[in-house]
Amino acid sequence: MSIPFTPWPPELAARYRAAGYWTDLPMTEMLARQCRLQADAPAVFCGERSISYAELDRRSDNLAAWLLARGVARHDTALVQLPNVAEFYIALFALFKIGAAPVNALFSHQKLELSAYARQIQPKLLIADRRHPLFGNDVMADELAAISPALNVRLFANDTLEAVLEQDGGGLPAEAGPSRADEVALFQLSGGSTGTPKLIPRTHNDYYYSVRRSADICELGPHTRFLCALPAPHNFPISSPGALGVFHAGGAVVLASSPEPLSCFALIEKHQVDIAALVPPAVALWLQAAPGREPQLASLKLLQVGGASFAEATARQVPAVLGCRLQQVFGMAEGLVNYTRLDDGDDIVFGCQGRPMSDADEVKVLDEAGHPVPPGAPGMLATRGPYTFRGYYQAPEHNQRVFDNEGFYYSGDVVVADERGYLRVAGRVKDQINRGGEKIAAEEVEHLLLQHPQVAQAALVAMPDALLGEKSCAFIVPRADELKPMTLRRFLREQGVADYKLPDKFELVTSLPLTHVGKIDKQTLRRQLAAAGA
Ligand code: OOB
Repeated sequence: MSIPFTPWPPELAARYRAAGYWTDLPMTEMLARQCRLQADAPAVFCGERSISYAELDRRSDNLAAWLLARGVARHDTALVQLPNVAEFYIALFALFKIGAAPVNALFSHQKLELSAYARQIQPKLLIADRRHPLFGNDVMADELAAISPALNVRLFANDTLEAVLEQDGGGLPAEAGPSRADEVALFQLSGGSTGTPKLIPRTHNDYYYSVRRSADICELGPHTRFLCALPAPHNFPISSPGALGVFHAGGAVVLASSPEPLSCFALIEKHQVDIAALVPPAVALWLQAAPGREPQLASLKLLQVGGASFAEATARQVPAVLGCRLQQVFGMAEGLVNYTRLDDGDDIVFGCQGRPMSDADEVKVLDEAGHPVPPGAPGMLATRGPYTFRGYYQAPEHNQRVFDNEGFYYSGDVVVADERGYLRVAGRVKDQINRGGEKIAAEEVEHLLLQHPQVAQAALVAMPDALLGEKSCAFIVPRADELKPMTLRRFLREQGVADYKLPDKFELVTSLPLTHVGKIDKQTLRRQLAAAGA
């Protein structure tokens, strides 16, 4: 049975096909094409290794054959957690080749996130890394198998995976092959605003289109050397245009283990990187580190910045200090991605977050009553289009809340549009903290805190931070006086939540302010934090 997801209505699907946005080709096509055109050209640089398109193809074939032999097949799902290593892309193509759809968890994810994903997709396959603290032994893998009884194939990087990639699988049988292009290719991760992390089914048709269009806008080609320093599975460095955009265009991805400036500068120089993607806090670090090191950055032509608010004053420093152009990117794993264009003037490039990549992206900016606001006025962003999903995986109630009856998705962002359709992100109505690009669903952390017997009430809110833009602060009403922040941090850790979701600060209070309808008044809490100069 194919993987269930909410499809586009047939009229729209027909329109997207007729316009050439949907080509009905699976994403394996980009790899096959590069192997025909330039098999020996480098596709990935990872540490000391250079992996050509032919090798990417051969190794992903080997893995695909090995998986098929163990019963992983079309319409199965996989839970994958790998750091920024070439094996991540090899595994991705292997899974595409046999039509199995992965959730690619972030390497920072811990037990809670992985368990939540496993519960939802019931994976048959786990690919993880022995270097991750959870997978040094088999306890976590066994726990995941208990959550997903179908999970009977495991592979570990720094253990069994490497040998499988080198083991000749004898090619793929004729009946094997990708899922149909209008079926789920992979699941993206939602930043979330609710209790459980949500999954976003993305089809070959929609994702491949967003990748091709993005690669076009960014003028990628065989010359491209793209630095991937953000977590490889994130929608930005994988598809906007990201690694897949680079493979589509025939360039090479240079993997960095983090955005730390000195190691990234060395990679830029070594591989003559011309494009990189960063979140705003990483840009700040690069700007600090660059003076005196300009020669290392000479090849860099374009710096893409997105994922969180980017201050205009910082944006303006990018060309002067780093010697490259800036492109702002406002995107979401759910679909819509906005770019400033390479030929846009300074006021646009520095002053807004771009405009939708596709002519077929439909954007509404609405007031609280759901009426469109005029250009220049802030409103809630709602969107639909050829690569914006139509529903979270198995989440009918939540989908009711975030889609209108025309299929527009409400992202929870407050934006200001100008007459030409350029968007500036002006705020947010979703209950989320954007910690330098890492998204924290307030409700998820509050629910965990409320599990502690000494916590009567909990509210997680954003507080301003000079480097990250926002950090998180947990307001706690304790049942007893002795409750200590340290106790709560340890409690959250023990529950297995990713580190970036741990509150940066705890405020123990005797009561929480309420709105007139009796909900916790987070606006007042945020104002208190801002006033206290948190
Ligand atoms: C990207 O994707 P997600 O799914 O991690 O987060 C999406 C949310 C947006 O709804 C918005 O709240 C925020 O992140 N965001 C920005 C932004 N880019 C994303 N807020 C202000 N300014 C920006 N430039 O973050 C993502 C996906 C693809 C490309 C780029 C970013």
